[in-house]
Amino acid sequence: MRKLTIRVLLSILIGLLPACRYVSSLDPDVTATPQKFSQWAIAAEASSSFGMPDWSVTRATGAPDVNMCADDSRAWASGRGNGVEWLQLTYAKPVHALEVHVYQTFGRGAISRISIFDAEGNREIVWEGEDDTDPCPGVLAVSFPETAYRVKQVRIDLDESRTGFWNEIDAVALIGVQ
Ligand SMILES: [Ca+2]
Repeated sequence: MRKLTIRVLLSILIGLLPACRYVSSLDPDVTATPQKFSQWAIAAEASSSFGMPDWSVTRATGAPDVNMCADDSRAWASGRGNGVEWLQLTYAKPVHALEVHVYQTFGRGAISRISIFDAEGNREIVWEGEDDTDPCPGVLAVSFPETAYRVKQVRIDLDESRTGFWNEIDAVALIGVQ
C-alpha cells in the first residue's frame, strides 16, 4: 500500500515537470525586452572642487536639487573656474549605455568632452565639441549607439577658459539597458 502511494506521488511529480518548464519559459523576466532606464550618480570625484561640502563632488550625485539658474552650493563647481577640469561619476547599476544628461545650473558652455568607461576602466569618448546648452538651467543631452559593454562610470571634461567662469553641474543621469 505504501509502495503504491509512493509510485502514485512520483508519477504525479513527473507529470508536473513539463508543465513547470512551460511556465518557466513564459516568465516575463526571461522573455521581456530590456527596458531603458535612467539613474543618478552615487559617487563622484573631480580635478578640484570649490568647497566642502558646498559645491563639492557629492553635490553632483543624486537627483537634481537646484532646478534654477543660480550660483548654488547644491551643485558641483571647480576650484578655479577658468581652466581645464574634470568630473567623474559612478553609478550603482552597470548598463549598456545609450545617453548621458548633464544638468547645468550656472555658467553653462564649458563642457568639452563626455566619456564612458567599461568595467576594466577602458575609456570611450561619446561626445566632443562646443556645448551650446541653452537656456540656464539647461541639460546637455548626449545620445549614442548602445554600448556592447556595461558602463558604470562617466567622465565630463570642462574647459572653463571658454567661458571664463564656473560651469556648475547639479546632477548627471546615465541612461541605458541592463
Ligand atoms: Ca545637486
